[in-house]
Amino acid sequence: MLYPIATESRVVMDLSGTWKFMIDKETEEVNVKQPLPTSQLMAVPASFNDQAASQEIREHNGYFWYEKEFSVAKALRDERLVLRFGSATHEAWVYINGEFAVHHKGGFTPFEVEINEFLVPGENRLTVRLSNILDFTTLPVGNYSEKKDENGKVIRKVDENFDFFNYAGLHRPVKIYSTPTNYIEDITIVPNADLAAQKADVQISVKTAGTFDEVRVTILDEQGNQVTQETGTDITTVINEVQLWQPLNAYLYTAKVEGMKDGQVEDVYEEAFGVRKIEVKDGKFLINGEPFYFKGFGKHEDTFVNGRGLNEAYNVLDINLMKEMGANSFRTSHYPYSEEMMRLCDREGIVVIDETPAVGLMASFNFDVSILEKDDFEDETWKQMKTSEAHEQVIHELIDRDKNHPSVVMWSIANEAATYSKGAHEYFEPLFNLARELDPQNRPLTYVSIMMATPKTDKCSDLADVIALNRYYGWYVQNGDLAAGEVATRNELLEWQEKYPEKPIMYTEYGADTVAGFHSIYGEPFSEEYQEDYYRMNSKVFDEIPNFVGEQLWNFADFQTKFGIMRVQGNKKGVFTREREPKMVVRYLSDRWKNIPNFGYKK
Ligand code: BDP
Repeated sequence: MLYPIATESRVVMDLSGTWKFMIDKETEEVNVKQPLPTSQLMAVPASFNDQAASQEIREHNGYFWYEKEFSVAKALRDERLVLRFGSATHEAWVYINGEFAVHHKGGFTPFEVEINEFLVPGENRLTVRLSNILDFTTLPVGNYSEKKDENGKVIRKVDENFDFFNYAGLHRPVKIYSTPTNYIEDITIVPNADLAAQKADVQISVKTAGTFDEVRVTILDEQGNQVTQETGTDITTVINEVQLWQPLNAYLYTAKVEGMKDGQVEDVYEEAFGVRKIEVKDGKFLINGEPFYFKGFGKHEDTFVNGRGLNEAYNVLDINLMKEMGANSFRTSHYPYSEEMMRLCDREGIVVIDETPAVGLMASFNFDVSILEKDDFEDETWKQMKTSEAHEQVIHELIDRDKNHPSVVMWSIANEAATYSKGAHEYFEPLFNLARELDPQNRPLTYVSIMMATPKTDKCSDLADVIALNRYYGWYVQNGDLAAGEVATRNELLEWQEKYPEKPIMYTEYGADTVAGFHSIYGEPFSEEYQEDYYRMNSKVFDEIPNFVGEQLWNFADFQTKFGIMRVQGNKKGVFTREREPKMVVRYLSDRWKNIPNFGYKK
């Protein structure tokens, strides 16, 4: 799905700003034919939760409404007009002037609808009903329950089956864009680099709607100079002396696609792309033929007030902080991030592991692995979860949205699912097959595994191209005992190395909760000293393991979670606070990472 941009044939209207807002108390029916009976305001894009200064609103589970009035300039009324949501979390029903226009389920991917037939001259009313309900059919997974109060009113409750606050609302921009009636619907770009010859064959397929006499594809370099030009909707063009997209040294070409009619350009769209080659071979993760070492983070879209809503200033700052530290990558834990962030990563040369919102696929939790080591160990997860459909849908939507991004080097199909339980392989195999079939660039696939999914207990590691591990030796287990944590870390990594000598291994999470400003001469857990010692211990072991290709720590910054006895104002594993002030460990990590080259660290 194309990102909405203004071109010589397209206009974009941004509906960001303050909208009317109302939680649905479900005491009387909301009449979508009428303006919403509320004067409460809410900024869009942003989560609603932290804006209202109201506990009732912040913790509301169930349905809620947004409304915005808009007009469309007369000059545009004969164009095709599309209303597009960057995301609506987690389910949305959209009405225009009281008429139902579109429904979408899944809170982290865009959707759109043509709206010409709904529009009236002058003011139009856009009403959106949303739900933040998560259950065993949705991704992420929530524990959902209902009870009735003394008046018989239904009280809904979502208990997150994951460790981040269930922020919701219109998290990403809502836009109306125009296209001509004959238009470019989609563009798929597959660059195949011939590294030795320094050239690339670039396959471009263009999906159009309506009738064009011809489609013209022009490749432009970064200066806007024409590199090649072809005509057709399925072309392969050659770029000689190709400039590669490299980590932290991005080069972006542009495919300018023009739909021609009667010798005139009717629609034009410009899609940026990078030429880079990704391979997994001999226990290495190769970018452009060289063994890449991931240095970076698991993150969250999480900031003060905006919650999970798009915050472009934080995105820019976060990437600058990463670069300052010598980091080169992050994972979009635990859901697809905004398109704005993905475009920024393309431009900045940040390497991204792109994750689905499949988190919480686990019915029970227990750090005792001994019972899991039985071959036929089975918990309730794969009987309880009815998420296959949502999982398939989001794999379709994510790959469709992000397929052309050079920054995306691997897909993560899930975070910490019960892959140690019987039934996991049956659940995941079709999803891996689907992703392999859908990705035109054929990127490697992984899933990020939980501590209990060891070389002995994990049942899905054959499906993954890269072994991606979330491990907390020295924190959730062996807490305060880094010597024991070191032994456990080494033992497990060696076991993976032995089991899969051909597969690269990386850490996608490791960390220790740390209260900024808490110091201890004894290096006690939660102190800044402990966090640094913990990272030093892990680094030491990583450097001993030949196939170990990357360290993405948990977490970039402190973030908001649900309530819990292990969480004080959220998760404190950030190496930055939520305000992005560095904890002490940032100096150590920066020193380490600046001394680790992006390529060739593990020979
Ligand atoms: C892992 C999860 C992550 C948590 C983290 C933690 O993948 O979402 O925040 O551990 O406990 O289980 O800090």
